[in-house]
Amino acid sequence: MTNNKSVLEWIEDKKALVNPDKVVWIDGSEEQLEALRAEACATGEIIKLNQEKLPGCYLHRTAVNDVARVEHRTFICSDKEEDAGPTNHWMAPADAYKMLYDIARGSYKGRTMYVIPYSMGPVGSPFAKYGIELTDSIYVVLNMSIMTRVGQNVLDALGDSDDWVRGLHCKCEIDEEKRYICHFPQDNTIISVNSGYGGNVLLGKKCFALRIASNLGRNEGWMAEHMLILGLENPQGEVKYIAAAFPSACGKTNLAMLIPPELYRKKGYKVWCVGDDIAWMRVGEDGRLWAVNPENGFFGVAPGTNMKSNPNALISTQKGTIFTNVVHNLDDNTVWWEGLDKNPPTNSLNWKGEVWNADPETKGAHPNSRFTAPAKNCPCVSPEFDSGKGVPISAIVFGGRRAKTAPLVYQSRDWENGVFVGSIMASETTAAATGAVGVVRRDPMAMLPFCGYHMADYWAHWLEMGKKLGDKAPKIFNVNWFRLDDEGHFIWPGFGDNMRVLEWIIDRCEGKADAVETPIGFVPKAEDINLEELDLSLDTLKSLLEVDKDLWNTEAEGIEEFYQKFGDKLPEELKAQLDGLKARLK
Ligand code: GTP
Ligand code: SPV
Ligand code: MN
Repeated sequence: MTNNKSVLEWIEDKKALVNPDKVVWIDGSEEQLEALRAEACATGEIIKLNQEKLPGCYLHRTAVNDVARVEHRTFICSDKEEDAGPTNHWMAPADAYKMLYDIARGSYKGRTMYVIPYSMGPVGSPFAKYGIELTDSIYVVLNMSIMTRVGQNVLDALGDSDDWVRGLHCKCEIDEEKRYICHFPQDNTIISVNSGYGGNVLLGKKCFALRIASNLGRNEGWMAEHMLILGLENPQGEVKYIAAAFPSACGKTNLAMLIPPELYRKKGYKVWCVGDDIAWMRVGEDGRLWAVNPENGFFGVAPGTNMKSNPNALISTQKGTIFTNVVHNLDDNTVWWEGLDKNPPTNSLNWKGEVWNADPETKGAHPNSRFTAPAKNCPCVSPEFDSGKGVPISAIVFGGRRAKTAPLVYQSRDWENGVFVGSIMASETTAAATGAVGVVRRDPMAMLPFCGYHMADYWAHWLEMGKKLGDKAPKIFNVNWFRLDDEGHFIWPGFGDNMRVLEWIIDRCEGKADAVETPIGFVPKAEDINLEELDLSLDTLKSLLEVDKDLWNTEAEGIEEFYQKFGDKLPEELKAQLDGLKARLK
């Protein structure tokens, strides 16, 4: 399929290492994918679902010990330890290669090596970057074929260039103790062994599009971010684009596909989804910040997705979708998860494949169960989705799960202060990564698990980008949909009603809305958030917008402690921002 020497040599080399029975190049054709689906069904790797109700849909179960990203086994193998920084695990490249090659050696015996040429970003776009993933998993081939642009045209676009990302995935024995996800930014290489879970093995996603790409972006002067991209169309038909970074399982897919409340729809508002997880952003010819979604599908959290919370996501999963670790309804050969509806199937298997039958004592689907759906299925997919030049970003929004501290929304004072706001993001942990759930941790720009180099250098890069953008920089905001009342219930209705907050954000960008200055930034005047047709009092909204000085003084201490990790590398600007915050809180 190609004469590219760097490609052919690398594949020969890896083939000699893992020793497959045969090699199959993925050409992107439907015939080849269909044959692979049939093969995977025959071995039980995937299960064909009811093709009348869910055409082209399949179910897959991962190993029970392999259901989420494993941050403690994810490494940045830069030449110098200092370049990985205090928030990443580091391994010396030579040691890592040796260890990984020892694990991978001969592991494809009796298996097929699939060669997946893929593009992150529309093929041929100035944003696009190419990669090749070698894998022994059909599940990975099928998922990559949904999540990225795969096939011959990628090799054609690559030509004989050496500028592509090498990815080797070996299932091996799915041994937890030998599971490693390693990144070699200096070699544009990723090696993943002993896992079959999405975020660890779909190497185009977090490994390439964030950890490797953040390095590329730093060197080449652009940004790779854990952000959704949405377009908000007003009744005049103008579309403004927003990029938003929330930690894993904190609402990116939901916000990206938001359906505005009826009163907004009647007026003619509409939200378009450009991306739900990753944004690559560059300064455009006009000096503004332009973004593309490098992915081609959604790897979304299933639990909680329903016709009320996110109809667009649910509709996206009704054809051509792979479900992972959800409930199998044996009555009609469909799928179910907690929060889909109130009728858990009584004749069913849980995510482990055990008889479940709607047992009220246990969860049927894994909390991090996922769907892999083609972006083109989404009813609100943006007309700009495939645009190689991207979309201009008006606002950047940070957010996380905070029971108390963070108000519903606030605007940073300027770009530098906005970088500070992103750097101090904190959120309660979720099931998207293994480990305790619900613990508050700092997750700067939602990039803690994904920044492929020293976090303080990453902040410096953000500050640098701000200088390049000057007065054309997007405005920076922070949101929190997750404030709790004393009974532990969410106070803000969230989901579609988040539109009311987006409206204020866009109005601020256009200088149309007022605000109240607080020590942390600008919050809305309560009257400026539209509460029409919402069962929420103005007083409750006021409480959601409150900035509690005591809580924020404690927060400032936490930030100070967090910042200490970065030592001399912490940009002066951020140190000054923290001092400014402390002074304003006095
Ligand atoms: P990753 O794919 O892991 O990066 O996650 P994500 O950021 O795309 O999160 P997603 O949209 O899948 O949401 C995860 C969970 O957050 C879902 O179970 C939702 O129920 C919940 N959620 C999303 N939006 C809101 C909201 O506005 N309010 C509340 N209360 N919950 C929300
Ligand atoms: C996340 O955890 O942020 C995800 C899912 O989007 S994964 O692909 O597993 O990283
Ligand atoms: Mn994500």
